[in-house]
Amino acid sequence: MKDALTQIKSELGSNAVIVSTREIRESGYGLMSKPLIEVVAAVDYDQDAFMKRMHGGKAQAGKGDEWNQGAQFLPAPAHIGDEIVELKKMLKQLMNQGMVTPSNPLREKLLSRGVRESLVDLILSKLGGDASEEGVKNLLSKLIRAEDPPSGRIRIFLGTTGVGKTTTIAKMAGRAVLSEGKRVALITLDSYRIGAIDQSRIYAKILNIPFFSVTTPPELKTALNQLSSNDLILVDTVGRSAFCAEYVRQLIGFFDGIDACRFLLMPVATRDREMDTITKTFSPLKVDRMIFTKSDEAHTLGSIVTHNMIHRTPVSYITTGQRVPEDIEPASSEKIIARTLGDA
Ligand SMILES: Nc1nc2c(ncn2[C@@H]2O[C@H](COP(=O)(O)OP(=O)(O)O)[C@@H](O)[C@H]2O)c(=O)[nH]1
Ligand SMILES: [Mg+2]
Repeated sequence: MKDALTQIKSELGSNAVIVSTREIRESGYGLMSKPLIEVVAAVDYDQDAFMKRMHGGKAQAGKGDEWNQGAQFLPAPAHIGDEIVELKKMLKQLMNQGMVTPSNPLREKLLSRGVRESLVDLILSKLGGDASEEGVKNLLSKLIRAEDPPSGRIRIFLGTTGVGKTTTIAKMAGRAVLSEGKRVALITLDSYRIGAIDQSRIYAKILNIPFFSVTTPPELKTALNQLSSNDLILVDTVGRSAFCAEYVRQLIGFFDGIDACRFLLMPVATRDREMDTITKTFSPLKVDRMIFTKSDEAHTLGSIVTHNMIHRTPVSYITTGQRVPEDIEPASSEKIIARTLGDA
């Protein structure tokens, strides 16, 4: 290093500055190889002298000129053109080998709308080189599964805490009672006796419908038997983090043998990989349909497209705000696609 610095001083003068240093090993000499030191140094230069040399002794930019003004006069060295041609050739080769993907505005758009990268590439490769937004929409409309829940009487609402289970139940119950004149009942499964049932009890009171809070599987069966004349029974679950395996095991114990539609609720803005983990955690409960919640808090519905294409569980509803019972919509692939690709 000392030798290098001495050499720099003698060649570039005492104003030279060190830009970088690194140790390199020359390959090919095996164990005998000695480390080499690479030192990059720079020195302020005399612009006048430089210009003179570039233009055969005629300075074209004065010393006081801004650097970028002076730069306009610099002719491109002749070899640059050849190098650009060479670089273009290399880039083309890499693209042909699939090592570089050309920037594609449609690809960028799909990515920015929250569709997972591997799916974006799959969609675009399926559509071929001249994929258009229309083509993407058509393909997605064939792939996305949005379906009403099956017509059974019992619906179970699953999901981690705070995803909107109780609120969604209140919306669904409200609509069924007020617009469809159905006989609805609510059951809350408070398996941890944490007393978080007041919210559902209040909704039941407002709608003047039966409400049960149960803490064991036999109690749930008894409540369901008592409600055999109701058209719609909505079962809320209160609990802990879904990452507690014990929690999911307990829920299986409650719902074993019960013929019901099992909804998994998931906020639209849940991070991509987190959705996979949560879905996997709840999968032993045999989820029938998805309800995506809090779409009003998400910029796009791309996460629904991703989830749907990966997990294939049909989406039944999307909730759009906190108002009960207004803020819930039946899902449709057109809506999901429009709100994924649209400007909204
Ligand atoms: N912005 C928004 N908030 C919602 C939506 N659905 C539920 N919430 C809110 O999310 C919070 C948790 O909802 P809650 O139903 O208690 O979740 P639970 O723990 O799964 O029962 C409450 O403040 C709700 O008002 C929705 O679609 N949009
Ligand atoms: Mg709740």
